[in-house]
Formats: sequence, C-alpha cells, structure tokens
Amino acid sequence: MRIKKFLAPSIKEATAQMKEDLGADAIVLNTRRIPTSGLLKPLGKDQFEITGAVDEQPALRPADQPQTYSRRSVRQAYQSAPALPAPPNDEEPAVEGLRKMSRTFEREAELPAPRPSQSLRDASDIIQLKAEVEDMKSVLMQLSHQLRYKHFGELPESLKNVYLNLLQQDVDEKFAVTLTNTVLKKVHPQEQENSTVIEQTVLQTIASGFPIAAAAAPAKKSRVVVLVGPTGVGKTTTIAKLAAIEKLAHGKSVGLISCDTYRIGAIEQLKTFAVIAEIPMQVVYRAADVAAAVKKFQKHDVIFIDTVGRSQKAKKELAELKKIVQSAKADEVHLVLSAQTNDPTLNEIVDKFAVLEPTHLIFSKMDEAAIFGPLYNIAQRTKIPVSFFATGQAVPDDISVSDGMTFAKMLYQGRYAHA
Ligand SMILES: Nc1nc2c(ncn2[C@@H]2O[C@H](COP(=O)(O)OP(=O)(O)OP(=O)(O)O)[C@@H](O)[C@H]2O)c(=O)[nH]1
Ligand SMILES: [Mg+2]
Repeated sequence: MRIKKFLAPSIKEATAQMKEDLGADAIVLNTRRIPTSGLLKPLGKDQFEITGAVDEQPALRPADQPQTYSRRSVRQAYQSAPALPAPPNDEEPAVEGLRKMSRTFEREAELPAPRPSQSLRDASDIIQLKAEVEDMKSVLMQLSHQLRYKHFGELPESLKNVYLNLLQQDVDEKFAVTLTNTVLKKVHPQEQENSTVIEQTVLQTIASGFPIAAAAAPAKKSRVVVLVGPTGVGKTTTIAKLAAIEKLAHGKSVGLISCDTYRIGAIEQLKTFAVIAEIPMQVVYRAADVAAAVKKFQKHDVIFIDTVGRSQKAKKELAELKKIVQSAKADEVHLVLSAQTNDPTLNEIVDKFAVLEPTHLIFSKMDEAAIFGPLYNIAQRTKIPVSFFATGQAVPDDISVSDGMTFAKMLYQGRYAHA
C-alpha cells in the first residue's frame, strides 16, 4: 500500500491531485484543515491536507489464495464423511447441535458479504463529505459574521461583544449600532481592549441617552396626574405608591379620584388604601363628572386620577378614556407599561394610547423582567420622558424616580438591580 499526503486550497483540488498521482483507485484516508499562519496569514486562506492511499499489491489469483475453509465446505465435508459408528446415546444432542450450527452458518454464508474495497471507499467518501460540510460551515460562519457586522467598519473584538450583548438584551439593531458606534468614538484606541473602560463608557452612553422626566415644577394650582395603560400593568398600585410618597415623604396634600367603576373590586382596592393613608377619595362614574371631582380637590397640591385598564385594541374605550383626560384638564398623563411586555406589543400599546397624548411613561414590574431591551427601544422611539420605575408590589416602597444609570445597568447587565 502506498500512502501519500496532498496539500491544496480546497478538498476538491487536493483529491484531484491524489487521483492524478496515485491513480483512480486511490482512497482518502484522512483530511484536515490547516489554518494559514505566519506570512500567509494576511491572505487569510486555509489549506486542506488529505492523506491518500492506494493498494499496489496485484490481486491474488484464485490458485495463489491460501486455502481457507468456508462454512459451507466444512458442512459438506461433515455430511459426506463416511458413516461413523453410531454415537453413544448420550452424544446424540451434541451431534444435533452441530447440525443446527452448520445450518445457521450456511444461511449466513449465503448473505452477500460487503466488498471490503467498497466499504473502504464509502468510509473515505464520508470523511471527504464531512470535510466539505466543515468547509461550508466555516464559509457560512464568515458570511454571517460579515452580515452581522455589516453596519461597521473595522470593529475591535471588545466592541463586537458590546454589540452582541445589546442584541441579546433585545435592543433594536438600529439602536445597538448607534450605541456601539458612539462607544467606539468615545473610547481611546489604546483603551479599546480595556473591558472596564468599555463597560463604563457603554453605561454612560446608555444613561445619557435615556429620556428622564424633569422634576415637576412647583405648581401654583393643583397638579392633576392621570395614570392610563393596558389592563393589569399596575396603575392602581402605582397611584397608591405615588400618593403615599407625596403625602408622607413630601408633605403634600393629595386627592384621589377613581374612574374605574368597570372592574369589580377596583374601587374597594383604592378606597382601602385611601382610608389607611387618610387621603380623600372621589369615585366618578361618567367622564363628564371628572371636572367636578377635580374642582372639589382644587385646594390640594396633587390630584391623582386612576383609570380603568384598557386593551390597546379597544378603540371605543380608548376614546372614552380621552374624554376623562380632557375633562380633568390633566397636567400629566402617565402611560404605565409593564416591563414584561414584548417589543411589538409595546409598540402597539404606545401607538394606540397616543390618542391620550401621554406626557410620561412609567415602567412597572421591572422586578419581574428578564430583559430590558424592549423598554429601552420604546423610550428611544417615543422619546417620551420616563418618570418612575415600579419595582414590586409593596406600597409605597417599591417605586423609584427613573434614573438613566440604574436603567443602563439593568439593560446592559440583563438583570433587575435595586438603585
Ligand atoms: N411584581 C410587581 N407586581 C406589581 C407591580 N405593580 C403592580 N403589581 C401587581 O400587579 C397586579 C395588578 O396591579 P394593579 O395595580 O391592580 O394593576 P392595574 O393596572 O390597576 O389593573 P387594572 O385596573 O385591572 O387594569 C397586582 O397584583 C399588583 O400587586 C410591580 O411593580 N411589580
Ligand atoms: Mg386598577
């Protein structure tokens, strides 16, 4: 057998070389990719080595073949043997066993045995196929890599990781590209592989671009704040938290109005809190009556209005909510968005609730979210300032004024963290 190695830029070329040198009967024993190194590295093309073999022994003529005993010939010899003296009775089962074995052997011998050379060829084909699949895999990976970073010129490895991490957090590709390019511009070339510097720059970039609501200006009259949003996002709980903070922490006089006469138990939910917190509360049954309720609280510093949760798909009900907002002459309309909502749904909610002209966004249930990219995207798309982060069920503790750096850490590190 002659064995030889061939090196070429592709498996196909290496195989062609082998066939030319060793002949058409040659088979591939092994293949391997040899990454380009040293001076050739800039050319960036890997080489492929195949090990080929050909059997040079002339085929044996039947007469030269060493004598072998096939199972059939053993059996024939056994059957045609001169009759032996009858075996003693206790040997009968042993002879019968031999006969059975012989019959089994015969059946096996009649099955077509695979030709060794054929199976070798098959094995070599599989090896070659595997190498070609590997080859294709690496080309596909290079392609997907090029596609993934198509928005960038030369991007250092550390910045590629930043970009991938942002995508993993479901940050919209457009915003992830902008963020990554901003960080690239900010970081000095010598610091590009310094992970601490990179992370700090990423966090600062996210934080500085995050729309934060300015503190409410001291109002001459009562500040009317309405909370709106889809069902169950935490509007009533958030109103209770905010009302308690205004009263207990800021020493303000607060009035509560509930317009949620739709859901069973909704009024009781807020009333119970109002009684405990000693905050006056009014229940309003028609949009047109909201103005009168606001007037009643006109001497209070802040008036909070709780509304019924509405699906973004319920156009008619959203129009009804609009009447409440208008009747209240609201200074602030906070759209409450749950952090558990996905990107397309958030878009739809913001789109449909736009009729209420929200002045602020409140991000609720941040303690339950696994990723924060969708919230970041919605803040960037709408540029509506975010007023509060609601971070749990406890009234009034689980709420904080929104903060860019807190959000940046949650977004980039992919986990909820207390401020
Ligand atoms: N984990 C967590 N749960 C919250 C948060 N805010 C509210 N919840 C819970 O969410 C559930 C619904 O809260 P509500 O305040 O009744 O929500 P809502 O938006 O007023 O609901 P509807 O009036 O029915 O539309 C309750 O079990 C709250 O305790 C939050 O920030 N984090
Ligand atoms: Mg409610």
